[in-house]
This record gives sequence, structure tokens and C-alpha cells, in this order.
Amino acid sequence: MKLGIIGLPQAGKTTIFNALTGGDVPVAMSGGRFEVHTAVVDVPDPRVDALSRLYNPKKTTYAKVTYTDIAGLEGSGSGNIAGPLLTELSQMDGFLHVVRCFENPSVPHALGEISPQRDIEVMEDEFLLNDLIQVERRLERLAEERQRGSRDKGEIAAEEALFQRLHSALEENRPLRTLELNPSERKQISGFGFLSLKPLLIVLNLSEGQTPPQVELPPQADSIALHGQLEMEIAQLPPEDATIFMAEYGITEPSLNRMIRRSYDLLQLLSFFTVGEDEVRAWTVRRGALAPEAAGVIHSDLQKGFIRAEVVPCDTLLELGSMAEARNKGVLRLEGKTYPVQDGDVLHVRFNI
Ligand SMILES: Nc1nc2c(ncn2[C@@H]2O[C@H](COP(=O)(O)OP(=O)(O)OP(=O)(O)O)[C@@H](O)[C@H]2O)c(=O)[nH]1
Ligand SMILES: [Mg+2]
Repeated sequence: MKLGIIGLPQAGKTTIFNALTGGDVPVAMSGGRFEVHTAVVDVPDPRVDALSRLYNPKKTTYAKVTYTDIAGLEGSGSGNIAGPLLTELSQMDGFLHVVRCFENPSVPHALGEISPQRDIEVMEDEFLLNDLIQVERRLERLAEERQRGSRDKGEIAAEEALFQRLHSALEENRPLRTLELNPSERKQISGFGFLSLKPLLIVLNLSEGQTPPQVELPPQADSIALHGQLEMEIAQLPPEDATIFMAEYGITEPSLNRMIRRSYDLLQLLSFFTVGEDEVRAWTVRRGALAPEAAGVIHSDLQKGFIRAEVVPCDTLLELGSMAEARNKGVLRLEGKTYPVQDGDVLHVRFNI
């Protein structure tokens, strides 16, 4: 799963990217030019920590999310995001829009004064306009096809109806993620990489001690506030020093962990676990997935030959101390092919191929 860190120039994208990776990509270098950095980040999860303490395995593996710092959006409102920037944006499964709230006289804002609300709207408008232009192009193409009779009439009409729906939404400034689309409609438009279709988390990037501003969020977007610079400094410290530093600031957990978990939620994912002496591991699957699909995330053979899954909620397992004890107590369930996996389930898949 890939999340794009986007925002206007100098909003703090690279600072937050560094916070996520503990790295030190130079900040304020892109100057509005297209530039990309990518990293795979562990999703912090106290349940994995607890399972790992219980099993003491050779290896502990967290769920992962890929973050890409994408510089180059300027909010010009021209609706012509193109080239490698558009390609990069289209490939993302969702966006974290870093919105500058911090004041820093040595880093002027390209649009003048600091205004988080304006920046949220500028980005939203940019995405809506880009999608609108693409939808209009597609509608023109479809009209041509209809005239030429180059494709099945019914097929063209159905696609036109769908794109008209997209068009009306965009014209009313409604992002495409607000539309209810069935799986086949989603599939039909998936190749377009519409930007306003993707889940959006607004990241309010504060300065030290600043209270988060009151902002009106775009439809079906979520928000989180953090202090990017401080998070980066914490992430770059050796772990022992970070603990001391956080204690001094009265921080119990980096806000960053919260942001990572929220982005995981944003993508409508859930975690399930496998446990054993070799490995304790968190796996990722979309919410609503049935047991065989989850098994397939572990290995395709497990999906093909799926018979049943032994399931126990992680908390119950931690309380009882072992799968065997869970079985004795009768809380280890046997679930079949129609079981929707729940966040926090510990699975043991029985299969036969
Ligand atoms: N005072 C203050 N300065 C910050 C904060 N966050 C970032 N900066 C500074 O703002 C500048 C821009 O930060 P970056 O993280 O490079 O921003 P960016 O969005 O990656 O910028 P571009 O890639 O050029 O679009 C840098 O000089 C940072 O040091 C903050 O919370 N407080
Ligand atoms: Mg940058």
C-alpha cells in the first residue's frame, strides 16, 4: 500500500518523511521542482510487541506501509498536473496532505501569509480541476466513438452515463471519493488514477506549542495535527536518547505513530497475526476480506488449498498465554471460507494442496 505525502512547496513534506524514516533527506531542496523519495515504514503496533514478548520468536515482523514524499505540486490552479508528477500521484492509494501551520520567517510561503484553510482548498481545487479535465476528455472521446460506431452502443452508453456522474460531482466541487461506486464501476475508472477519488488525510504541521487551527475539511477527508520538526528530531535520535527527550517534553508516544496508524485506517486496511517460535508477524488485508483472501496474503497455496482457519482474538490469546490454552478453554474458533477476518485476529490456516 502506497501513500503519497503531498503539499505545497515548503509545507514540511520532507521533514515529515524524515520523521517517518529516521533519515535525513535534505529539507528545502526541491524548491517546487518534481522530486520523489520513497520508504517502507513499519506500522507500530503494541499488539505485535506483546505477542513477540509472549513467543520470543526469532523474527518479529510488523505490517508495512510505503510512503512517498512527492514534491512539485504548486497549487497554481491550472489543472494541468502532467508528466512524471501525474504518473507518481496516480499510482498512490491515498494521500497525506501536509498543510503548513508553522510560522518561519526565514522560509516564506509561496502564496503569502500562512493560511491552512486556503492551502487545504487550493490542493482540493487542483485535484478537482485535474479530474474534471480528464473526465471531459473521456466524454469527448466517447462521443466520437458513438458517432463512428466503433464499439458496442450499449457499452458506450453505459460508460457515458458513468462519466456523466463523475462530471456532475466534479462540477459541484464534490471529490470523486464521495460517490458510491460499485466494484465494476470502480474497475472501469481505476486506470484513470483520479486524484480526488483517493482517500485523504490532512496533516496539520504545527510549530512548537502551537494549537491546531480550526479548519473545515474537504468531504470525507480526515485530519491529524503534529509537530513535524519535533517528530523528525525525535526520529533521528538514538532510541535511548529519544526516550529521555520525549520524557522531558512529556510525550508518551510520538504523534508520528498515530499518523502511521491513521494512514493505515485511511486505506481501509486491517491487521491479522500469525504466531510461532520462528516468527510473530502482522499481515495486512483490506477490511471485509474473507478468511481465504487473508490466507492468500500469507501464501497463495494457503488460499488455493484453504480448508479452515483457527482463529482467536489477539487479546484473548495474550490473556490465556498460548494457543493450546485457548483450545482447552474452547475459545479457539474454527472458521470457514465465509468468515470475514477481524482486525486483531490471530490466524492459523489449515490447508491442503
Ligand atoms: N520553524 C519551523 N520550520 C519548519 C518546520 N517544519 C519544516 N520547517 C522548515 O521549513 C522548510 C521546508 O521544510 P521541508 O520539509 O523541506 O518542506 P517540503 O514540503 O519538503 O518542501 P519542498 O520539498 O521544497 O516542497 C525547511 O527549512 C524546514 O526546516 C516547523 O515545524 N517549524
Ligand atoms: Mg521536500
